[in-house]
Amino acid sequence: MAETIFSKIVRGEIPCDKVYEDNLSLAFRDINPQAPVHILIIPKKDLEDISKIDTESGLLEHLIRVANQIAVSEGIAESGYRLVVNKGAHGGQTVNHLHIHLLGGRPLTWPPG
Ligand code: DGP
Repeated sequence: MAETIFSKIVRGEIPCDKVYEDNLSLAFRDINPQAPVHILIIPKKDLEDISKIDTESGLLEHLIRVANQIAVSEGIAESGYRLVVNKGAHGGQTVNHLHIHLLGGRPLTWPPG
């Protein structure tokens, strides 16, 4: 896969507003927030999109666990939040490095556009 801006963020070559980090994942605030809380949870490993994940690896569960923990630390666990994964052009993916959006802090409408 082609190198993305998120690989550079993982390597610390581009700054980010980091919320959480461990050996497998990094979470940072979205540069263009769509809600009061808008955080991206990404694997450190380069993975183009959700279709490329090895579902036996436990990585997806890990990323979701991190997202749920951040929702607690951001104070939105009780009010509720949304986890979003965009895939490909029609899915609205603009950065080709798997990421989970954590959105909350206001009521979110449905359906999405
Ligand atoms: P998506 O459309 O699902 O691929 O979401 C990509 C998100 O990444 C989008 O909401 C904006 C965010 N983003 C793009 N470039 C940067 C960056 O350099 N820093 C941060 N913090 N977020 C970025």
